[in-house]
Amino acid sequence: MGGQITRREALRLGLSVATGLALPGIGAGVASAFGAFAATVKPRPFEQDLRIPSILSPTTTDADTDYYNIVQMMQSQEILPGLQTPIWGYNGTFPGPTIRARRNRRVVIRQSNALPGPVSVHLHGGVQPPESDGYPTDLIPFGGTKEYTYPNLHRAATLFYHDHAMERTGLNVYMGLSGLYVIEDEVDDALPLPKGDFDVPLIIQDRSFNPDGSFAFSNNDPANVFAENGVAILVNGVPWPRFQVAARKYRFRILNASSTTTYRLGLSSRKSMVQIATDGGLLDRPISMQSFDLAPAERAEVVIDFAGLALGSSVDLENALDSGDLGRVMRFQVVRGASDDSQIPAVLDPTEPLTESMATATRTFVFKPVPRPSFPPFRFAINGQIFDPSRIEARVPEGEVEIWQFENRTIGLGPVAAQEHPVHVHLVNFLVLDRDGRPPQAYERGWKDTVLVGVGQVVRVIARFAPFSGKYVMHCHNLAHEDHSMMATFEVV
Ligand SMILES: [Cu+2]
Repeated sequence: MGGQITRREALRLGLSVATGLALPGIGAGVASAFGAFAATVKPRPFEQDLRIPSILSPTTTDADTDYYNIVQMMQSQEILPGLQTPIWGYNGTFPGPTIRARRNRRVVIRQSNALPGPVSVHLHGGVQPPESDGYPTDLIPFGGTKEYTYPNLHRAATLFYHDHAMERTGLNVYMGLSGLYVIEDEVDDALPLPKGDFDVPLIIQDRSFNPDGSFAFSNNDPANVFAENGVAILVNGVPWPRFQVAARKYRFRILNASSTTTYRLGLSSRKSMVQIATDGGLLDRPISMQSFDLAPAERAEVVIDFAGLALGSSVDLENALDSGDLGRVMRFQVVRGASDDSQIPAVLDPTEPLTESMATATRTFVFKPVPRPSFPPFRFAINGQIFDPSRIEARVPEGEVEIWQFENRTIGLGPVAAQEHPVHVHLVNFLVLDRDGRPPQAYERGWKDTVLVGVGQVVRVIARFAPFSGKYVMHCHNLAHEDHSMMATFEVV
């Protein structure tokens, strides 16, 4: 980063200025959490083994449906060596268990809530009717249950399920409520990509901790509108893990499940990775790249080839948007040779693109803070409106193709208000047309459900709104911004 101030430092500077002026107590709380972590419980990178989340088994199956039961409950888990971290987990695990689904085969999940507050479950990237989409006010109270039905109409892709409760998403997810949901299909099955033990999920989340090992987060704290990056990077719930690999190709399904933090991922060897999929599944063709950005909720699937690396050598997955330990993510240690009959085919899963001429409307969504007289001095809003479930921001005729233009505008409140917004639209997958009039990044040229809109940027996407009608939300997936009202309802009619 040279002598430049990093984005993270700018954010922290903004945080201390804002809290110092208005609420010194909160600033002190943040400082003590950081200080205590650094002094007592900071784990050393690459000393714990990567864990792979377990795959959940259905409780029953019939001709066309797999049925699952999940209980959302409190549990404690050793994340930092020697300390127990209280978590809220799907079946008491953090991250939650992985669900493997087949395209066009129904999954029904009965979710029971044994947590101290309301929850709502959203299958992110899934194409499901509104009553199973986890609308923010469609809540399961403590002691309640709800059945979510997923038709799995989507082609093979790496999705995830996570909490989406009104004004509590940040807290519920931070405490542990997210897990992977993989849809498989015949097209993906037939490709000679790495499979089985060589097809590995990497769920990246950052967290901060109190000295007793508990997560440092309070949703009652108005300062969380300025949510900070965590002080430890976890992969599959393990801080800076090491993963022992064979000298061959692996498929990694990388999900950024962090609440706030964007990563720029690359290998310490500077060798290329081959991207094969985006949020919405396989690319038409693989692309080779040295690094790529992953904003909250984005997924990228890459093939990394460890062949040719000496046994005993290692290569790190790094984050170029930060430095020190936060510039590290995990370590791959090459410990054995292996045969490898996998290949990366030149053609993956070509799909018919949507083109601008197909669009019947263009809508603009302005992501901008709105000032207010109390602290914090603004709320995040879309088109000048804070989220109100009774308000419909857009009515889209079912089956129509539309261009949605996302504009990130700021109001001169400095770095605290000038923040990037990863924009997520429920129900649909979209293609990114352009960013500030230029083509999207190479790693964004596939089907997506979340796109990063940087400070001052204008991003245009195109999507077909089908096959369900009803109310869905679109919002910023920085969970602090989402909870502080940067969300809007659209209705497919
Ligand atoms: Cu945002």
